Amino acid sequence: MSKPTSGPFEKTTGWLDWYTNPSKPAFKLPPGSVDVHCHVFGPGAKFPYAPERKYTPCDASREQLFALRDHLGFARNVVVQATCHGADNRAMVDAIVASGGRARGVATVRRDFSDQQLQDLHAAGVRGVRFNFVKRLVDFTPKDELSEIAARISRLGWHVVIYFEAQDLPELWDFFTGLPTTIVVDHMGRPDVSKPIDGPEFQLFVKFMRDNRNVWSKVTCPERLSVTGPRALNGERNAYRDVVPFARVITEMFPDRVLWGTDWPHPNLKNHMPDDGLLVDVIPHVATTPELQRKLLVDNPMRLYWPEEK
Ligand code: 0GY
Repeated sequence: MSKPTSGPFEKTTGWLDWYTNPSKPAFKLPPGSVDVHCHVFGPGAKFPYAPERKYTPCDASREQLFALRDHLGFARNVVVQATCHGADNRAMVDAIVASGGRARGVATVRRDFSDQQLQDLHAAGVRGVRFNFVKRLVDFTPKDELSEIAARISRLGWHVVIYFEAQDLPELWDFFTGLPTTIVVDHMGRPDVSKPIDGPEFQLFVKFMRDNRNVWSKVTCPERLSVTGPRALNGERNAYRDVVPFARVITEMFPDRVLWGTDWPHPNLKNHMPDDGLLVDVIPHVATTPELQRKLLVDNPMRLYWPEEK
């Protein structure tokens, strides 16, 4: 892969730029694997960043995303609208349309979107809407507005992707359980992995999934959640070991409701930028059998994003 800047740790935007030359994973992804959490940024000259954004990323184009997909061995992508583009979905739509059917999208929708706009997003390949509750990323949106949007997009067969931090789950619980669609949680609800896995905070998330059969989780972003970081043992490619038990327990308890993605180009990381090849090599530690791997990487994402092919 190539990009104009010269290395993984160069700061051009106040945040780290993505890793330029990811390694080849040792883990061979099952045929038809889907990376369900990745973004495109800009290019800013063509698709300007939103005035209300909380960070300005480096450009990360659709061509660079597709090159990463092929390098890692994925067959398809789900491109998730990131907050730096606000509710201007043009960069994401441009990428999924250009993918030739190999990408679907998750949009940000506002109350004033018309039915025609929603239909156009659907025709382009959007299958979900994202509600973001992470305070450092977005301004507050009233819940009645989100409920109205959820009701409208449910009629298109879309789902709701939610992004929140673990300590906010109790306050958001009633709102989430009242949503009328499938719900997909980003990054396991961002657990604090320095706390015990059997402690009240993570067990509340387990209960959330156990009690609500419409709730799915992305077992993603070890690089965001890890305290110990990418250090591997004995030279093996087993990075982010403190996150693995959390992702593994969710994968084993709810094998038909988990998804995996790279989170490329990893916006908002300040201390460490992951090697995407090493991230892929976390997967067999999380999903330890070929059956779990096939569900996580192929069957589940296909059921959610390409149901017409199942
Ligand atoms: C992620 C995580 C982050 C950013 C966004 O939309 C976004 O800007 O989701 C984050 O900063 O934790 O999934 O990309």
